[in-house]
Amino acid sequence: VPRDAPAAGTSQFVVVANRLPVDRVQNDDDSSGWALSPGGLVTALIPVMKDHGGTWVGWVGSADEHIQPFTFDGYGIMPVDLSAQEFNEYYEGMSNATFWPLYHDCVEHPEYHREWWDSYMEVNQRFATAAAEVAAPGATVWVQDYQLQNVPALLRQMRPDLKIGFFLHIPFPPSELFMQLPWRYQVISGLLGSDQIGFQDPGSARNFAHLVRRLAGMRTQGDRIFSPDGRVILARAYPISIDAQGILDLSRTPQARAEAEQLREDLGNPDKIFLGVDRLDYTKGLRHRVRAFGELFTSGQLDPMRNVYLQIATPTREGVARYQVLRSIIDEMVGRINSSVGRIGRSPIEYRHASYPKMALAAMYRAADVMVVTPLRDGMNLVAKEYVASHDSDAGALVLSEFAGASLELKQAYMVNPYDLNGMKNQLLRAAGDTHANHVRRMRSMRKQVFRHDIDAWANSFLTDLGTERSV
Ligand code: GDG
Repeated sequence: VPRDAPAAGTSQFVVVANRLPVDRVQNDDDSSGWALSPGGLVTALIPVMKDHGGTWVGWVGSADEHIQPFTFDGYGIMPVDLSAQEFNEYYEGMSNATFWPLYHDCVEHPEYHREWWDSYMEVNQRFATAAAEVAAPGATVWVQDYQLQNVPALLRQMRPDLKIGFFLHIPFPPSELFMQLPWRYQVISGLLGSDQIGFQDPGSARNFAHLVRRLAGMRTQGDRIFSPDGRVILARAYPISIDAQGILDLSRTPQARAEAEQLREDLGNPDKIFLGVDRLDYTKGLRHRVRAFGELFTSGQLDPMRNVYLQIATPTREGVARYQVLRSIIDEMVGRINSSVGRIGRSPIEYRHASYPKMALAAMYRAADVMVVTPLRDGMNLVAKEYVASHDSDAGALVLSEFAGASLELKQAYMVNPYDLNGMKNQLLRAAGDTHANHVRRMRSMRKQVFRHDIDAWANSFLTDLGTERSV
């Protein structure tokens, strides 16, 4: 055991997530080290870990590799190993080809394979065991997301003394869909091992309570669930948010300003820049969105010489078949539109299948006149909030799907049903053409919302309900 490994059974606050908050980096002298991977959840939870003497339990991100526990910047890192086969079955299979589509309205068909489920349970057991090992008596453990839904019950079996919270980052589906799942009882009872279950929106919490009554026969009252073992489990909405000030500060740096100006120039100084930033995922509504822009450019309702639609699609889950198919479809759609309505040296759709540094994203948000966020289903959608926080002018407009959790908070967005192509086209035109006064009014009100309810407020309210003080 390396000297700096976190001592067993001493962590007062434990986060359990599929991925660790650190990535391996190569130092200049060719040795390798670790760096914090930026992201809202990490930003919010690291201060709590430092306060409480915490440990983060998670996978390092590469299969078939064994890494010893270590301490990093004052808190513990407890790696959980995955074999290549477990990566295929637990991660790409059960998590991303079963739960992901099932929980997102079945916009693609979920696949059910018994080997995937067995692997899922085995890996969940491994995460639970690791958490049980590091947690101090009576510690708080916060389990994250759909990859680990059985960890709460498995952990409670080993450690009934712990306070266990769970947060689901994606929607929880209506029972009509959930009931398809061959392992529906196991999943519900896995989650019910928690003391508190957080969802992105009240609809998800209601769907869950309904299933608990129907499948587990438990009594519920409002957001409380009465378990036969005498526990009262809280199931309610805690809409997640972003580090609003952090992202605004970034977008105000000289570098972000310069990059934003350069971007506008590179795009040929268009009248309007429409922007989309998404993982290339079928839940994000890219096909419908590209189609809407194609029709607007083809009909001339949007002049392809004076407007640009910039779409960043970040590579994701490239080993999963559905994602490969989606990539080809979008490539073809964009190619066809550009080859027919563009002219040499000018493409109305600028499409990049690549991931960009945070600074470049901040510059894009700054430069974009209309941000287009039109998922078919999305737990929250942080991109919408990031645009609002970082578009540092009173102009700007957000076009937002009513099927994103964010639509419950960002009520001043130009709302769309992404399945209604004509409606979406109208809203895109309306957002681009609205008066300055209207843009100002809408953006100000949304900005107020995002700054009041930032990521710290989110972590605070969840942890306060769970009975864990956060002293930051
Ligand atoms: C899940 C839920 C929920 C994107 N491209 C790049 C990049 N990003 C960053 C964005 C944003 C994040 O990734 C994406 O977050 P979203 O919320 O939009 O979507 P999911 O990845 O599907 O997240 C979602 C979220 O969990 C949190 O609970 O809101 O509903 O599906 O922060 O900025 N970051 C960098 N380069 C990129 O190219 N650096």
